[in-house]
Amino acid sequence: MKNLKSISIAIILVMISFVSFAGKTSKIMIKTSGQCGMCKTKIESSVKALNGTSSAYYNEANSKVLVKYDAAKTNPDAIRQAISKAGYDADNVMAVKAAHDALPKCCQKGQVCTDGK
Ligand SMILES: [Cu+2]
Repeated sequence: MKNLKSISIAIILVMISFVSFAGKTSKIMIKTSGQCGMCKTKIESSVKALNGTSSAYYNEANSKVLVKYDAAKTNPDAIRQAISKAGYDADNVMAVKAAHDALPKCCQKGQVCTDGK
């Protein structure tokens, strides 16, 4: 009987940790290589398309994107990978080259964007 009690306590503890983990929104700020309004649209939509993210806000002034996500469904690395696959650097994750090369010329690294504003 004592055993049964400790097992049910363990089960309850596990359930509590699941409940507190799920539905908890985490935030992360990721530095990208984006530079204009077109980049903003691409980066935000690539992040939002990822399962587990609830919002993405790209700031053109500093090229950073603020992402809100459910830590039970995704993680910062998966978010950086999504940005990389869209053609942009994301913190220490380099852009996927083919995706980067397919971007409009002005959105590529080292170029200066004058449109999109
Ligand atoms: Cu751009």
